[in-house]
Amino acid sequence: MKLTFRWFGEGFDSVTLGQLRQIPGIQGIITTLYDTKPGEEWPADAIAAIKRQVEDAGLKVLGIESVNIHDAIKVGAPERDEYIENYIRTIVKLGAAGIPLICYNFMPVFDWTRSDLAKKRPDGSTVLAYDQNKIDKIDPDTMFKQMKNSAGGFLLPGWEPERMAHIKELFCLYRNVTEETLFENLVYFLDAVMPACDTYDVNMAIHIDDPAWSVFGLPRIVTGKEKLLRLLDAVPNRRNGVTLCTGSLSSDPDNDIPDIIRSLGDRIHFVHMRNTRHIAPGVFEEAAHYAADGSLDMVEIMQALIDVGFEGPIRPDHGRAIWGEVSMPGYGLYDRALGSQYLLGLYDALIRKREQG
Ligand code: DNO
Repeated sequence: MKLTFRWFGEGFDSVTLGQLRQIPGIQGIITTLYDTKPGEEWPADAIAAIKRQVEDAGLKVLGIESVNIHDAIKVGAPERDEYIENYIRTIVKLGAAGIPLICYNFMPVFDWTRSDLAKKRPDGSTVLAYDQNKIDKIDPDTMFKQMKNSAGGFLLPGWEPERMAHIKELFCLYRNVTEETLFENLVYFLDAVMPACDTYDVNMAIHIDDPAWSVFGLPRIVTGKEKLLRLLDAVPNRRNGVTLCTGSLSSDPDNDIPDIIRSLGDRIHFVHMRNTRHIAPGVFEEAAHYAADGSLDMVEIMQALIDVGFEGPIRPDHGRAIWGEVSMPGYGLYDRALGSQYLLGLYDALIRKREQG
């Protein structure tokens, strides 16, 4: 597997490529054009520029997270084909630039959701946290404002203020969209983009919904093993794969992550590996990557990835805020760097054990 880090691009990230370059074992960067809007066709010169910037820092772009999907595609509106055409043109340009992976999500209206972006832990660090009881007491607009106000001036991924300004209209758009229609619209989208993925060797890797259940009554369809397998069967092309996000899956403790990894096998194109602490049904907080700090069996998860022969990009995911670092919530340098070394340690030890039989 290839250790990578997410980098939001100059001006959007508190972490520099020079800092990332010094992390032992790093092999690549996962980035995006952070100022493009969902639905827009990406300009080839901007793709070339970010690629050059990463390469000038001695690293390689191993994937894009995310090329976001326009709501018209998710709801199946008549203008979806236009936006799908733009998406295909973006795939073609990324593929032509040698970028082999696109991580995306198919969550209505919002990307990932948290009730608290800086929950204090006893050691003084802070973490992202989710409490369904708190979410039940507020409306989507209030949640967006709370997230925005506690993001320390950083723009959160998937929470474009331009879209959020129309939150009521967005909810209306989804009024008649059931889980089943959302699924059909996802399949329609994937069927349309697969030929370009085949021609340009680009893997599509859908991210798990976070949290893995319906929020504010909106349908969510990428939440666990059965739904993932159904999606892979519906579009059997190998290019249609998954971003296995352990944190998102773990929001529902019924998700047996090592078993899910073994069931998805070579359809896992990208891994986000982090740990969470389960507190009660619908209530969790994030933890350090170190297994004993949270509820996930990180050793067994790594073992499962080795067993299925996963060789793609993996990245440490959200970190705690520690040592006074100021960064986008979840995306500081320090704790993700610590986490990455834990992941490499697990990997090396388990591979050594396998070699010794
Ligand atoms: C949050 C991330 C998500 C993820 C998207 C993929 O920290 O895991 O924003 O990148 O859902 O499109």
